Amino acid sequence: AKAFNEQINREYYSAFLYLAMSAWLNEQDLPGAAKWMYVQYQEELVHAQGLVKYLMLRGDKVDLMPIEAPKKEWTSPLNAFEEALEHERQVTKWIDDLAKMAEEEGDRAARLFLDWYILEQVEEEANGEENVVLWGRAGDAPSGIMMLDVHYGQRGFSPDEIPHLD
Ligand code: OFO
Repeated sequence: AKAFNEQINREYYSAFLYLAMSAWLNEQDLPGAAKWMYVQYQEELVHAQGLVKYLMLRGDKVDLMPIEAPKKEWTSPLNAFEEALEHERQVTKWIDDLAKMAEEEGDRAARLFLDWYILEQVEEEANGEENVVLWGRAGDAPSGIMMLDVHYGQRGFSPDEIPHLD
């Protein structure tokens, strides 16, 4: 339960990080990229909520801890997306560690529940890699950045259904 609570805190931190990136991109007059990051913020809230709900179902204590303040500025949109990818790679390690702990403890329910999070990280890293490629290609070309921003603005939010929680 302690390890799950730590991951809950990290998911809320992830939400804060993406919200900060969204606000910064909005300040840079990139509303599409800002929207993409805002959707990411909403997704992270769902990730945290799933873990909270799981602990509640198990009758374990939910221990909400202070959320670290995220960084507030980046040097370029590419820099923000690069840091987002780096962050997701760290999250993957944390989720993997949590799954290993569940295995070592013989906690099959926790291990099964974490399958969704393990696979979600495959998607998170794939999205992150694509973002870095696309924003890298756009470089400093205003027309490329403008087209990419329109493309990113098309992302909508449809909350993930985390299995086994209903
Ligand atoms: Fe971005 O996947 Fe949760 O933290």
